[in-house]
Amino acid sequence: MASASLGGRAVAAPRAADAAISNGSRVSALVIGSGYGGSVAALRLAQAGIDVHVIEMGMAWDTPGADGKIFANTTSPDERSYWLRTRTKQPLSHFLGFPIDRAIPRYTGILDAEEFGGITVYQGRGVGGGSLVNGGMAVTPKRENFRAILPSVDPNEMYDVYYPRANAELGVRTIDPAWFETAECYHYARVGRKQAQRSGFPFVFVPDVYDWDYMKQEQAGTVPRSALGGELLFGNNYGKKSLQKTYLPQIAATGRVTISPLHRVTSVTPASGGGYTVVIEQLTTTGAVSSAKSVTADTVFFAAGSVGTSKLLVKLKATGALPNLNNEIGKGWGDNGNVMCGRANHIWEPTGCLQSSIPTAGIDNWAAGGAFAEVAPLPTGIETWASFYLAITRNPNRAQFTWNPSTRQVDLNWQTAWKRAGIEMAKSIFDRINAKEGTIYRTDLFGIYKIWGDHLTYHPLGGAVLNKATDNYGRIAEYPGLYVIDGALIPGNTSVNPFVTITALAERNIEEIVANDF
Ligand code: FAE
Repeated sequence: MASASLGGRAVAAPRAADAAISNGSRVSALVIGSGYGGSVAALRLAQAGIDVHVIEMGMAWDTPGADGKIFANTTSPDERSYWLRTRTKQPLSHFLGFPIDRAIPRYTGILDAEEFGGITVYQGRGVGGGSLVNGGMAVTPKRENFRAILPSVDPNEMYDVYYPRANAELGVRTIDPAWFETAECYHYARVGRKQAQRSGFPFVFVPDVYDWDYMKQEQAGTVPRSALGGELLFGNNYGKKSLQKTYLPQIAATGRVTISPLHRVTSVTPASGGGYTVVIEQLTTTGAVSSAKSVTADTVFFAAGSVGTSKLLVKLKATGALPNLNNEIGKGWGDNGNVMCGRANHIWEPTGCLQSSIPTAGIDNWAAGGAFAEVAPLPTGIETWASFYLAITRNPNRAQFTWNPSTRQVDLNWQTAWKRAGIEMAKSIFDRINAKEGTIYRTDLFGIYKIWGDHLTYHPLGGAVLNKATDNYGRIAEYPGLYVIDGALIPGNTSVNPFVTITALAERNIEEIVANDF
């Protein structure tokens, strides 16, 4: 039994049995991936009495490294930090105009910077998926925006039942507003609020799954620092309630779920005697294949994330493993309109040396300008006079995954120039703030004289869109027993950070599937 810390307090957390799946076995439900969609599916299936096996290509992330910590610090990347890279690929590639990437040993690390032709897609790797690396910002979209997010889903059921369920299970909370006003680590956010309000923009608190009581203790210096110690992109050792502290212990408590970390699904095809043959590679920590396994599953849930699920399905259709998949597979992929930028404040407007890595402030200009911007930290430990933002914009561009027979890889046809639409929307906020404050954009964070972080997304969505590639609950109609249950279902944009919507949609879909298909 593993020891975990629930919001910093050390507790014994039950862990799903992790005896690796054996070659030739037959399983009732096989879930590919252990992020939000996969965790919801595994929990609800197990609670309904169905045995589940979860296949996860990343590591378990339950064992401390040489420094005594499970996760590496964002400011000092090591082999734990990146998925099978020999050089870091930091989202903020430069500081003061200098490149900051450096060599690291190749290892099955936690953050994948997956490069396609026109975009780098950042994703979490490990038991817990994106919850291991994300900022924990847990935002329910405004109800008036929901029709545009998931047009085929009844907003009433989502806002009455599934969003509340997702928020409760994930442990979503908003910062204590009184503490926000005084906390040294949120000086940067108060500067962001003041400037937004001076330009007439509505300011909102952004809820998070971080344990706010733990953060108060971090600020008071009574516990080891996590959010205040610069931990974020490569995992969080204490205060963040990732899936390791929410769904996964519940999954373990059912006693019906086994998880195989460092196992990657490469093929799913109908089995002659019914069900599906699933081909799985077991990986070493340097990414080599140590064994190949083949199992039979009555049902298979694709929860490998928007990119992982889309790539698998596109490949399986093109290579004849699942030839009858419909022509919507691979389509409708978007970047959730992500763009980043920094602003240079005046010398009399410092943003603080101590910055919590957990953002809690947002500027909502969605209705007027198509942008929702988080006031993000730059936790460098030194004063930078920078205000930094991650904007989610209503960028309308959508890309498609296709099979490339010559490379035998799946390509994504997103083009960097398509970010222009998102940049214009983000400018609806930051041009106005700069004009009001008499300030300029930072040009040293993404290259030399480069203002916009337009080369990446943290929020891949779509590729197997609900009610198009699947039925209105994620069933793959052409292949009974196959389901999609992750971010691939959402057609490219959620107007806010996506994981609450991914979780809520998965809760909705699995309830229907358990009730009617098993
Ligand atoms: P995901 O969580 O990506 O899980 C998929 C899992 O499948 C992963 O563990 C993979 O390793 C695994 N997998 C993939 N292919 C295979 C295969 N072939 N075989 C076996 N396993 C496989 O999918 N969202 C927010 O709402 N708020 C935030 O603050 C936020 N911050 C973010 C910060 C960063 C740096 C990043 C990268 C993402 C952030 N996100 C945030 C996005 C969020 O984490 C993401 O939308 C969800 O994790 C997606 O959930 P899924 O269940 O779709």
